[in-house]
Formats: sequence, C-alpha cells, structure tokens
Amino acid sequence: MEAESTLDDHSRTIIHIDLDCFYAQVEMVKNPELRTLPLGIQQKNIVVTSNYIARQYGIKKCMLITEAKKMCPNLVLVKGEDLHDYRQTSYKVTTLLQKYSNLVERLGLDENFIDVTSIVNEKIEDSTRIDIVGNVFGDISDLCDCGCSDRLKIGTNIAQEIRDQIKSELNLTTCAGVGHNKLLAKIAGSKHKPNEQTVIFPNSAVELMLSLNLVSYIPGIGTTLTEQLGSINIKTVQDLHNMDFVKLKNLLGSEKAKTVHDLSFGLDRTPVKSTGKPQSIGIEDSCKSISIEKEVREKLRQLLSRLLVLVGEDGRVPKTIKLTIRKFDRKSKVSNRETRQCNINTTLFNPKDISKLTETNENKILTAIMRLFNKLVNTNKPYHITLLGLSFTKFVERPSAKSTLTKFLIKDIEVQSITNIENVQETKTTPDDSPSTSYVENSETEPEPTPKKCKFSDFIAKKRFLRDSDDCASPSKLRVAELRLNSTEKSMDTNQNISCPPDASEEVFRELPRDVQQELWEEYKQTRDRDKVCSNQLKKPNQIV
Ligand code: DGT
Ligand code: MG
Repeated sequence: MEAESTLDDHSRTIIHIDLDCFYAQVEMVKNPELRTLPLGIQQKNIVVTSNYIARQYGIKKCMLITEAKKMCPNLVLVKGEDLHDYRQTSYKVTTLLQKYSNLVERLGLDENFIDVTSIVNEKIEDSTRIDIVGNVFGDISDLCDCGCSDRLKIGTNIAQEIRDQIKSELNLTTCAGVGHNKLLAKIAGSKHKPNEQTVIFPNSAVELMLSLNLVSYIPGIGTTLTEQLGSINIKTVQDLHNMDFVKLKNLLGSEKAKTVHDLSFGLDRTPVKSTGKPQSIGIEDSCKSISIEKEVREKLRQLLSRLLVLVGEDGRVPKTIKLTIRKFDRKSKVSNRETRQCNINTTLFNPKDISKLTETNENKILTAIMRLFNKLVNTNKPYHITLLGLSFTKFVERPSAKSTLTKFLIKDIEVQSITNIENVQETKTTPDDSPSTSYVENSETEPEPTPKKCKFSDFIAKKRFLRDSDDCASPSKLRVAELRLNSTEKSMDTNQNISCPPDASEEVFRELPRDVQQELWEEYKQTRDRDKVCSNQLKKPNQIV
C-alpha cells in the first residue's frame, strides 16, 4: 500500500474506560439480589444487555426475549426503557473521571476516554522502576525506546487507580484499555472482559488491528464505509493493508482514504475532546396544525414538564429557555422554523429537585414562553403551528448545600459595600429584549466583585445547612437586590428583639428567619461561654460590621 508515510506520535497516554454490562450493573447496584441471577435488560421485545451470568447461557445483546428465554428459562428480566438511572450513573462516572484530567470525552453512556498525559509526565519524574498493571496485548520484548513504554506503564497504574475508585465509590466494575491513542486504547480494553484492563504498546498496533479481522470492527468504520470498501473487495483489515492506495483514493477521495488507511494500521491523532455536560437540553414535538393560543400553551405546558424531568436528571439549574416553532404557510406551502429565547430566574427552580416546579413558578415560566411565542407569531392573524420545541440553553451548577448560603451572604455583604440596588437592577440584559423582571435574571456579563471571606457567613452557612435548608437560591445579583429591598421593608419588624452576634453584619442577620437568628445567637452565646476569648466582643452585641 503506497499511502504517504504517517509519523506516529507516541507522546500521549490515553485510557479508555468501558463499564461492564452497564444497564445490568446499574440494576444490580439498585437490587443486589440480582447479582447472583442471570439478568437481562429488556427494551420492548429485545434484551439490550445482560449480566455476565446470563452471557454464560449464550444470551447476547439485542436478542429477542423469546429466544433468550428459550436459552435461559431462569433469565430474570428487568425493564430498561426508562434511562433515568443509567444517565445519572453515567454522569457520576464521568464526573469522577474529571478529577483525574480535564480531558475526558464521553462516548455514549458507558464509555469515556481520558487523556492522562499530564499526570503521567508528572509521575515519570519520580519513577524508577515501573511495573505494568493488568494484561498486555502483544509482545513486550522489543519495545519502542522513545519513552512511551514507561509512560504507558504508568498509564496502567493510573487506570487501575481509576477503576478502583469507580468500584469503591459507585460499586461498578469496568474494563480499561491503555494506549498512546484513542483507537488503540479502545480496542485494547475490549481484549479482556469483564473487570480487567489491557495495555497496548505501539510495536503491537498492527497486530492489534489485524486481530479485529473484519474492517467493520474498526471503530470509526461504519456501515456505509464498510459497504463502500466491500465494493472493491476489502472485507478484512488484511485486505485493506494489501490494497493499492490509489484504488482506495479513487474510491473514497484522498482524505477519507488516508483516514481509513491510518486506522487500519492503528494510527489515530484525534484528540480527547473534553465533553462536559450538554450545552443544551431540549425536546420538541411535531403536531397537527395548532391555531389556537390556548392549545399552544397547553402543549407547551406538557413539553415543559417533560423537559424538566430531563433537566432534573442532568442536575444543573437552567437559566435560559428557548422556544422553537415551525409555522406552516398555507399560501406558499412552506414551513419555517423560528426560535426565540429569554433568561429565566434560576430561583424559580427547586434546587433539590429541578423537575418539580410549584404551580405559580410553572405559570411564570409558561407566561415567559408565551411571550416568546407572541413575538414569533402574530396571533391576530391566522397561523398554523406544526411543531413546538422547548430547550434550556444555559445552565448554572446546582449550588451545593454547603456553599450556597455562604456565597449568598458574602455577595450581599460585598454589594452593600460597593454598589446600590438601583444600579444592580439596571444592568439587566436579556437576549430577547423584554421579558418582565418577575422572571428575568440579571445578565452575568457584569463582573462580580471578588468574594471576601467572612467569618460570620461561614458560621451561618454551616449552621443553616445542617438544618437542610430550602433556601438554596442561586446567588445572583437580582437575588441580592431582592434581599436589599426586603431588608428595607422589614427594618421595623419583630426581629430586632434578637441580638445579633458581634461578628455579624446586622443587615444580613436581619434577613434570616427568626428561628435561625435565635439559633445563631444561642450558638454564639455557647461559643462565647466556652471560649473566654470571645468575651470582649460580647460587650457590644449589636455592633454592625
Ligand atoms: P459490555 O461492555 O460488553 O460489558 O456490556 P454493556 O452492556 O456495557 O454493552 P455496551 O458497552 O455495548 O453498551 C452499553 C449499554 O448500552 C448497554 O448496557 C445497553 C445499551 N445498549 C447497547 N447496545 C444497545 C442496542 O443495540 N440498543 C439499545 N437500545 N441499547 C443498547
Ligand atoms: Mg460496556
């Protein structure tokens, strides 16, 4: 084969992690009694995966239920059509991997690539003798001397560490492949299953590729490409190696021919792309023509509640909502898609369970969406909507219980010192110019003041979240603004009877519920009595900081 020679780069260390019998494992974690039984996960009339006990009976992925039951009459079937728990577990695994490297790329629900090159390069400095952990594919008597061998050996140690952590934290077993590129790492990982790991050194790359036998087994070569190659009698990896490159180029074009050629020799320069969480989460439904606003609102209400379930699974708090419509023009017989979006106040969502909105907040969001709709459609004229879609396009991380009130209070304290409420509110901007302030959150474009550490806020945060507070609102400037407004209104309320700890901002303290104030004061008193050091401060209990 006369392809241009491709220099292989051995500088990276990449780990591929694949969860064993993923859906089945999730079910076994939920119900440990299933661990000793042959288990199949059923979607419609198909077994989409099974545990390894069931596999001993010959149960295979995508087997018909009837066939599987014949093979293994004791097969226990669990419905796996609701992907909620699988998605949740999948994200937990990715999140755990992200502690090892920023470069974690998800592939489907149960596979991840991790580029651990930088950890390896750090570790290599201190390593004298490095042992390989797990299986090795191929011969190790004649390894490359560019340094990749040591790097990959260290990679096997990291892979083991990662797999141990997934097991201890999530009770899930995995397979890992370690290689200097994604392709080799992925294929190597599949060589010993379940709950094992395998490393491939560059000298065995061609052998590994040949071991796949059929070109269709090469990751990246799909059905269409397999058929194209088949049309010139290339069925196996060996066929591909023997093929005249010019012929391949004539068939596929030079770029694709080069890629296919490279893959067949185990060459892959594609980077591990950090996936993170999806940038938007949305759903849409096509429908028979809708021409009545009330029906649109009802349809959108249904979409919103389905969308909230998905966002609840994702775990982040949405802050922008986008409406998509498809309008059908009867005159021109043409359909057009249009979208419009606006910000939503993150405090409308229950941080404990994003999927559950109060009726009032649901109506606020729906009103915002209908406002978008009215911008897209002139409802005074006849219209025909044939598709409605909703998606959340921006998110903030759900505030962790521990940090929320601390941030909330710190921001309040900062704003008191640097600005006033009117200025804060005027900085509001929205992508879609006019949603009402009742649901629009301030733009994040204005730089936030640097948080100042505040002993008192830490103290309150600790205290408050031990109580499992509901007040987990995202600390936005609007929230601060509301707080300040309320603060003025409440300045004459009964709270003034409870003393404010001297280490506290009086204004912040007054915003807290009375029972929390009481508890804080009691706590302060106890600390004071225990620790004489505090006694001097107590002389001025209502001092404003
Ligand atoms: P493994 O990796 O061989 O130990 O077994 P799994 O079950 O992890 O298989 P894998 O990695 O190919 O797929 C991950 C999950 O994706 C699997 O647990 C169920 C689901 N899945 C796999 N193939 C199909 C399919 O063809 N259709 C559907 N609906 N789901 C599938
Ligand atoms: Mg798997």
